[in-house]
Amino acid sequence: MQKKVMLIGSSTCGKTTLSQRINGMKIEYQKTQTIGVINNIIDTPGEYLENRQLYKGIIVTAADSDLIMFLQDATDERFRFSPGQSRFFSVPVIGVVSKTDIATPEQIKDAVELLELAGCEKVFLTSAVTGEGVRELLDYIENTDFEEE
Ligand SMILES: Nc1nc2c(ncn2[C@@H]2O[C@H](COP(=O)(O)OP(=O)(O)O)[C@@H](O)[C@H]2O)c(=O)[nH]1
Ligand SMILES: [Mg+2]
Repeated sequence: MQKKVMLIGSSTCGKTTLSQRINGMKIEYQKTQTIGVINNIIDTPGEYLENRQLYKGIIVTAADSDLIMFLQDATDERFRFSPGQSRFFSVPVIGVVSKTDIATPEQIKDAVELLELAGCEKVFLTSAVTGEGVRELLDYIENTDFEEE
């Protein structure tokens, strides 16, 4: 059974590029069919977080996923997730820092801290351009049993 992954992040944080990279790598992984499919990509510009109705919609859709990924662009000055945000979801939430290839170590460290503060149980550092960290992310999705907690 394929795992359903929902990707949440602000516009331009790299959701489309990362999902393309993951889909490309899935082809190399042919031995298995269980790699997470990214079936849901949610842009969260301010309006989503500020509009209760829209946000409720995300929560409801998310309940149908096996895993949620919060994606934060390391080079984005604005942090897009609030402390404890993961607790609104009924499925596990992990953090993904994007664009590590063009970020400073300080920016990466800040993004990791933000995602941990948002309640992500694990944080991966990735670049969809160089592919750095994407294999580790896929291995984690592949090898983890995301039972209801
Ligand atoms: N340097 C770098 N640029 C990236 C990376 N991921 C995405 N981008 C660039 O960031 C911009 C927005 O990416 P996109 O995937 O469209 O973001 P989305 O709006 O979240 O889907 C594009 O110009 C991408 O080429 C990355 O890992 N490294
Ligand atoms: Mg996109």
